[in-house]
Amino acid sequence: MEQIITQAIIESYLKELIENTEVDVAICGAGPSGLLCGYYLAKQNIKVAIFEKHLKVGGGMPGGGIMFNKIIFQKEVLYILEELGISYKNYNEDLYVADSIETISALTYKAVKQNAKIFNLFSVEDVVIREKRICGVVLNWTAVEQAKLHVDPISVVSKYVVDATGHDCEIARIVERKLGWISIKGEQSMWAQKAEKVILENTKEVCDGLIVCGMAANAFFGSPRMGAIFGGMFMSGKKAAEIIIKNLEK
Ligand code: 48H
Repeated sequence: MEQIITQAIIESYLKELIENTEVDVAICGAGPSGLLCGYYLAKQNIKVAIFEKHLKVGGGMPGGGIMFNKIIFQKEVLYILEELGISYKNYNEDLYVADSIETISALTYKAVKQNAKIFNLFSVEDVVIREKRICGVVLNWTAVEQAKLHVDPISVVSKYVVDATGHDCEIARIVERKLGWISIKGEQSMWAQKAEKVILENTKEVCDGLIVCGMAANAFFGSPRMGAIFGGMFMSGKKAAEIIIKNLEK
């Protein structure tokens, strides 16, 4: 029986990995913005793979604020929470509290059920380019990266790449450092109201084929952080999906 268990795992995983070596959209990071983006893309039957460097998904959500696993949402995004089946409680006239574990579970479940494929333990270490367009990601096992082993990566080609890597906007930084096509301003200090307002404007294609969303979008454009409020992350992930859907229709 043992060898059958082994064969089943290897065979089914490799089948999915091979099927996802060419996708419409490669999303880097399975935090709130990346998962939302994946959910809305997959809902439109767009082929999407999400690469997450950690063992777990959810990015900054499980820790809530200072490890208190509650997160805050604004009234404007309650319709998304309802669509995903996430419960919330009213705190004051504008703000609502949700359980971060329930939020991650519901969001991940919905994204996966729509057919967004999540590959955890994969770090995006570079991008694939053609002329002046980003058209894929270069991947290695996070364990290889952490052990600093000299092991060559693999690539996944895509029509769009989404940088949903959070505060460090890791993919945009690679493009800035290696290709010089973009210039990152860097995240500013806490100003929740402003940060939540500008994140939608900041969610955009920053060079051909690369879209920044979530905290990466604010870091890219020199906008502030906001603490454990997640309405902006949800809206930003949704907007990134809408930009791509519109572009793919052209
Ligand atoms: C693969 C990678 C790589 C890589 C990183 O940090 P996140 O939760 O990002 P967002 O933008 O969806 O949400 C931000 C939010 O969680 C937050 O931090 C807030 C609201 N902060 C406010 C404040 O004031 O501090 O998720 C990013 C994900 C993580 O899971 C990373 O492990 C992953 O991306 N990631 N995955 N390849 N190179 N780099």
